[in-house]
Amino acid sequence: ISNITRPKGYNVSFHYQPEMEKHHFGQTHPMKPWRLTLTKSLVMSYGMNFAMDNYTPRAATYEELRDFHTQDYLDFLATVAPEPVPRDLDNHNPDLKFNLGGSDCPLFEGLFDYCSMSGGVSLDAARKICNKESDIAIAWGGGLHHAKKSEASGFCYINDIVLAILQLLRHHPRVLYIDIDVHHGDGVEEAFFSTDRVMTCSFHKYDPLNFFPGTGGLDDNGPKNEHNPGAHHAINVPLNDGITDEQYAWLFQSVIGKIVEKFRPTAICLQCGADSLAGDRIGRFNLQVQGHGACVEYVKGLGLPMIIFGGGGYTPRNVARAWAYETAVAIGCQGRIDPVIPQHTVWREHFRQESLLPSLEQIVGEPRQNRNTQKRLQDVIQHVHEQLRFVNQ
Ligand code: VJV
Ligand code: CA
Ligand code: ZN
Repeated sequence: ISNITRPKGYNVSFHYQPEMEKHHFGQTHPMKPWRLTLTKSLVMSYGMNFAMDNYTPRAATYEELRDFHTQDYLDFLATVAPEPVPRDLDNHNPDLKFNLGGSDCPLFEGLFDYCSMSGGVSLDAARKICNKESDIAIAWGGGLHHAKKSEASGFCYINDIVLAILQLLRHHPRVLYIDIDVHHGDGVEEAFFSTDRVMTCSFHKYDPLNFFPGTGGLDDNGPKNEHNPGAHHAINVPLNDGITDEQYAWLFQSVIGKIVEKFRPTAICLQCGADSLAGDRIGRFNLQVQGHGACVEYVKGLGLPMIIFGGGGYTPRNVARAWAYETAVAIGCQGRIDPVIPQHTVWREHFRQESLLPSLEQIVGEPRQNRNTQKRLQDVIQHVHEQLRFVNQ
């Protein structure tokens, strides 16, 4: 029934933990773990699972989480009681320990299990890349880029990406981290501030006073203190509302092309936060599935081992569309899948409210006005090229 076949010459692995979806941040919290279920069912309904190696990873152990996080933070995270009533929306609570329990990072039932599963998914992906069983490893349950070693932040408690990169560094001399979530990938950037073995590059909406987390300006390229080998190894691409597919693809390819030429990574981690799509509940960009997916296509074309992570994404049907499309890109079957979402699955229910023949690539949501001038984007590229003059591998 399916025209999807295994890719020739390389292996794709899909790391999925079905228990993650059972966790709830709260009724109206924007982060909905069931978007992972929606993604998985869409992937399966196209038969893409037959073209990949499928794994159900175990949760990360306490010791594995300790590779990045502190003992006091993990102990608190593992033992703190869930809070049945969510606190007020403004996070007004001066005595939050480790930033836990506010409205962004609520204390819900099974929190530690959820966190260690997300960590487990990404670590499993990293291990398959390290032992060369996989060339492209997909971890949609990971991508929680804001978590700090001793602090929760922006819906993220455990930084599964940092854990995965630390695993890759055991076998790879240089890892490039790319982040297309609409938010700045601050937690990953900070974790590798002092090493020249990891270069981070985040594209994000930047408006320090009005948009979370407020960091990631063009000039923020890592601490330039005395002999820091990590200086110039943090690249930031700050953007305004409404950026389009065409502008984004051009910017992405100029920036990443130059980085790869200078830094010469041996493995790539790509965080694919889907809140950079048009119509996202929190995001501000105008990307379509094609524009978002073009980033995955470009990185895949570099021919390096890579991990693809999830991340943000707050309009679940669009998240599932983008991540199913990008799974197809990884396999190399994006040209062969039916643009009309298949009929025979339960989740078609979710899309039926949109139209009788819901399309995989046509996302829902009003376009936003584009506030990015070509001149500004030119300046951004110019600055990135200047930073990279300091980098020579
Ligand atoms: O902007 C913020 C912080 C505030 C305090 C908390 N209020 C709710 C919002 C303003 C300053 N936080 C951001 C965090 C975004 C995290 C993004 C994570 C990722 O995509 O990069 C990776 C997974 C923010 N934006 C929107 C909200 N918080 C938000 C939180 C809610 C909410 C509505 C919006 C929490 C609970 C409920 N509604 C019920
Ligand atoms: Ca980003
Ligand atoms: Zn985000």
